[in-house]
Amino acid sequence: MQIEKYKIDEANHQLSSKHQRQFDYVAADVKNLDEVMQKLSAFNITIPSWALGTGGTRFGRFSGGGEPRSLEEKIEDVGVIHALNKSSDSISLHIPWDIPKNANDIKALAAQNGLRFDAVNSNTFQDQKDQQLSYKYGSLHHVDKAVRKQAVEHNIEVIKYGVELGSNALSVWLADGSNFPGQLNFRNAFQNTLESLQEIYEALPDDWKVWVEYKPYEPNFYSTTIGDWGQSLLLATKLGPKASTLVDLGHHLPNTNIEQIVSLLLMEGRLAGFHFNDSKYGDDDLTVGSINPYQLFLIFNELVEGMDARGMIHSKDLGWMIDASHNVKDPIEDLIQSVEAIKIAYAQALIVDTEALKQAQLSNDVAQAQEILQTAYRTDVRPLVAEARLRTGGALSPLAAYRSFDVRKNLIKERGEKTVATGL
Ligand code: PSV
Ligand code: MN
Repeated sequence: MQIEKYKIDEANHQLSSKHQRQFDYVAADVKNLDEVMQKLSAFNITIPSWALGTGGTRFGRFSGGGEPRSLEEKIEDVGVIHALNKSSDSISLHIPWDIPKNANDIKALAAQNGLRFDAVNSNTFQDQKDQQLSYKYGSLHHVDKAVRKQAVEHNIEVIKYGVELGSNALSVWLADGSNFPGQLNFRNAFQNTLESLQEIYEALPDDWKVWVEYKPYEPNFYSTTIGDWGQSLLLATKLGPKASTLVDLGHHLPNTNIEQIVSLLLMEGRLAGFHFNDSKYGDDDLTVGSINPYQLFLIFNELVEGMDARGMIHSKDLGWMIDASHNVKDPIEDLIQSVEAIKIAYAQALIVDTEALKQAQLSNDVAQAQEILQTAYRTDVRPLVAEARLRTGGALSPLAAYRSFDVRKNLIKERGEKTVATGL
């Protein structure tokens, strides 16, 4: 389903005078307005192919209807999001959930929708149909060399799909771990993982990267072989310069100071990028910014400061992606909300008075330092984000436009009430 430009223009027209008033009000106090607008316009967040269907839990799944029945339809859905927000110009595939049958056709369809392919994700946490050996006791860390070999070969195959699609990063998340004390020799598990990753690393094309994701628990509940950022960083460092650590916000124990982790990974040049989501208890995969938007802002504050210190280009030099799930919302609406939350946090970080903050830190003026951060956080930057969208041809309010165009109703008509998204 294509969103016609004239419809977006009409929807924007209705909101334009209110928007102008709100934009002028906030813009008047932004010292670096041009820079902020330019950076917001350039900033895009990748949509994962597995987030376009309704999510579920182990207890059930309640489809809202009109779910994409193929990779082609997933690309169309991301096209809808991008047409509305002009901030979601890429899609990330999970193999084998989404295997492109004909890479050239799929690439052409993506290009028609203004999209490119971001990192490709391997999957050794499930057994696939016709798979010879099982991952019941892990994959890259397995005690049996033959299982490790099968998992390595799968990752190399994923790289091949990625090359055909024009992607340039492999994202690896391992479920490998143990459920009971005594089950695993930790050192052997780590060494096996390292050796397997080394084989995958050898197969990376010159301009490729490998992103190593960590997670403390689930599906294993006693130990996870890549359980935290230290273990991931250790692997990345041993592997070489093409390897770095991927931070999924939901993959931390409660109250972890994620912004500090981000700051140090950046300092070491080993931050690959993000899987954004939000959580209250564990890996809840909730809409970004729905539970703890202040933490998201603090992360972006470290990102802007740390990337600027290294002369990095915000929009290009890290992988920005959502990894969330939506059990009771329309997935497209949820993704629009997540992208918006990310851009709001980014905009707030861009207006932090960094010079004043540096001075406050150097003079141990704790109250002032807090005040500076909270002034930025408490600024309503939504009109800045909307203006950046307007200037790049998007909708002032993507969610309102999506609803007024009856997109979901049309998708249900086209695809059916009871469709189940491929993949998951
Ligand atoms: C695991 O929980 C994870 O965060 C990894 O990124 C996977 O690839 C993704 O979720 C699968 O849903
Ligand atoms: Mn993830």
